[in-house]
Amino acid sequence: NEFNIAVVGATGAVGQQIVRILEEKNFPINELRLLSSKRSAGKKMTFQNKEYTLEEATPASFQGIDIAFFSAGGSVSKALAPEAVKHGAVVVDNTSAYRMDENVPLVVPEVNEEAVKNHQGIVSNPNCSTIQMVVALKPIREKYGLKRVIVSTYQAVSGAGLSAVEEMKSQTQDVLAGKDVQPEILPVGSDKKHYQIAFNAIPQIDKFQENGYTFEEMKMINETKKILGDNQLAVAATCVRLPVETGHSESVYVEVENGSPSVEELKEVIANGAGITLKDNPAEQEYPMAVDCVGLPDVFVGRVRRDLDNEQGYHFWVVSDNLIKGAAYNTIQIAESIIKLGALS
Ligand code: 11C
Repeated sequence: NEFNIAVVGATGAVGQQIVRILEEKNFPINELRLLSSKRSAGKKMTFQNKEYTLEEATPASFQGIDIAFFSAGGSVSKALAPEAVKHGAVVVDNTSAYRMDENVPLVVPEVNEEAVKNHQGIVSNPNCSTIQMVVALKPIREKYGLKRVIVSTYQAVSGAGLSAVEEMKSQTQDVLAGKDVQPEILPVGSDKKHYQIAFNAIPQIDKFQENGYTFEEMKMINETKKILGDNQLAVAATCVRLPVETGHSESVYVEVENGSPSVEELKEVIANGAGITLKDNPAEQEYPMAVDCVGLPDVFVGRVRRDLDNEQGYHFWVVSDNLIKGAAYNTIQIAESIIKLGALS
């Protein structure tokens, strides 16, 4: 079976990766439509040695489409995903537009693949920093249960898009040349103030909510509970942007519910988890780092150790490519799960 596929936002940081991974996986495609904003329409992209011209995404673009990947921002998904569904497509949406909607499954296939069966036209792909954390939590929760999760993130600028990457690079050159910098994008393009990212750490990703947490922090909290199907789980997050181009890192603290496994036992459980590569050998200074994870689909875990005061508490470090498992790869895995589980219509 081959499918008619649309990619909305094909020129973006994530969209480009979606197209690349569809190509790499030799996804069963009958027809491919690469869609964009009016501004990018007319640009060319190559897919399996064939040149494609980007078309402006409109409601009519989805006629005959089986699966539509959306990665062009929440407002585009809000406007056009329902149109795609009306035309009979299943939408895999990579924005936050529908994630917390109770009729929309929020899926990380290694964790809750079966949830795709409950879709009503739209399946959401979680936030990148949530995805890599829940992949790491899954085997721990399955074996020991989980009471509490506290995470601090060290997030790459590509999570904020290609323009943020450009801003970091040009600022870095300006700082090294002794010039003044004029931040315009980070931490949040649409917020009131902008700060230097070069040689800095910014404790704000997305806008502040009334409770003092940022939207990125609330996404990690709410999405984790939804994906794990556990509203009782205590989750707290602090999200920080670093001048790293790609690869989000996270320091995670968990308290398990049952037992108090040794670090060796816990490491084995994590290493056997789907989608995880354990890289943890302090004697040889081996641990995951962002630069080593770029371009790879796995979630890397290391620095596993027991809390010194709570015998059911453990700390570890989780790294993954935010554009791959954090976005494009997970999106395509969702489509594969939809096909595999017969949930295309
Ligand atoms: C970041 N996590 O690193 C964000 C980007 O909800 O899909 C992903 C935004 C989202 O800035």
